Formats: sequence, structure tokens, C-alpha cells
Amino acid sequence: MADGRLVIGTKMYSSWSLRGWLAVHLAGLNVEEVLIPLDGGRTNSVKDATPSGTVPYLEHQGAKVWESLAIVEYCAEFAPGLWPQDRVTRAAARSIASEMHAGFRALRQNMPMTILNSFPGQGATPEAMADIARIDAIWQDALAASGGPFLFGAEMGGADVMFAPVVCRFLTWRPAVSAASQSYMQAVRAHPLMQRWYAEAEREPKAWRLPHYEAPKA
Ligand SMILES: N[C@@H](CCC(=O)N[C@@H](CS)C(=O)NCC(=O)O)C(=O)O
Repeated sequence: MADGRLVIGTKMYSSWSLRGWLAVHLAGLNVEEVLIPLDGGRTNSVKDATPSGTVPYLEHQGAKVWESLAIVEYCAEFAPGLWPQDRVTRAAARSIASEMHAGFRALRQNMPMTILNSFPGQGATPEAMADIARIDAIWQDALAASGGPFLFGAEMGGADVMFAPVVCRFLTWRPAVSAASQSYMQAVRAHPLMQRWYAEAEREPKAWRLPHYEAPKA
């Protein structure tokens, strides 16, 4: 029997859900997956099922956790390896994870996560490109210090979880990034959990597709 449930949204589109889902699976929590198709606005069934009216939302052994970064932190209590062991490196990992959680609005608005689509060169507003330059620098710094293939070494960790939907966006919208960031994107995409997420997204019903995510940005 499961120890709780993880409520998520449409896998084709829900970037925040991907974060919660990766964290829960990397930590090996035994939870039932409850998937609610998003309607592109405030989805009533999400409002009814979660305290914040958003996904992801985790209930596990009496704990109720919303906000993707809080879910990563909760999962790290069961799998401390989600954060680097070294205090200074851990501070860097938490900083970039928090920066991702709080920022990069222009990227999110102009290059939404829509993982089954390919819109190379679209959505590249100056503001989105400024966000992308910052992300490229963050990734290059972390990879240079750790040696990769993930941001803080050999395994996918909490910072990678927070940036995984950005990798998905970049794979769809294809902005120019450094060679180091391209290798990083390949490593993230090749991770077994990412392969599973993409495969499950492909099996989602066509009726769940939303026009906002299915057209390239001008
Ligand atoms: N800051 C929140 C953001 C969560 C969020 O905005 N999730 C979107 C889906 S990706 C949502 O639930 N939107 C409401 C809806 O689509 O009904 C987090 O980190 O979890």
C-alpha cells in the first residue's frame, strides 16, 4: 500500500509537476500518482485537490507539502544525496535551485514547457534571452566545478530537478547555449526518469492538448 499521493498535472505541459515527480522518484517515496489534466487556467479539480490550487502537491506519511522546492527539500530528508555533501557546495546548489524557483519569468512566459513540440528559434525575446544567458552561466559554473554530467556531479540532484523543465523548454525552443550546457541537457534528457516522463506524456490523450502550448510564439 502506498504511503501517500502525489498530485500532478498534464505531463506534456506541467513544468512544476515534473519537479515534484522527479524528486519523489529520486527519493524512492512510495506514493500513488494522481494526474489531473490541466485546463490552461485555474483548473477546478486542481483547486479542489490541493491547498494552494496548484500542482505538484505531495501527501506522505502525514506530511502535506506544496511548492516544488519544498517537495525537493522534503524528499531530501529521505534522500540526503539530493543535495551535495559539502556545505559550501550545498549552499551553491540551494542558491541556484531557489533562483530557479523564484525567477526566470520571461523564459517561462515566452518558452512554455510543451515537450512533444519543436519550435526552434521561436519565443526568443530579449528578456527571455537574458534569462537564458543567466541559466547558461549558472550551468557552466556548476559543471566546471563538479565535472558533470549533472550540475553537482555524477547523479541527478535537487538542483537538476529544479532545472529539468528548463532543459525540456530548451529542447523544444532550441535557444543557442554553450557546448557545456548542451552536454548537460543531453545528460538530463537521457536520465531514465526523464525518458519515462516523456514516454508517459506521449501516451496522454490528444483531448488534453491546449492551444496555448501547441503553437509557436511569434
Ligand atoms: N510555485 C509553485 C508553482 C506551481 C504552479 O504554478 N503549477 C501550475 C502547473 S505547472 C498550476 O498548478 N497551475 C494551476 C492550474 O493549471 O490549474 C511550485 O513551485 O510548485
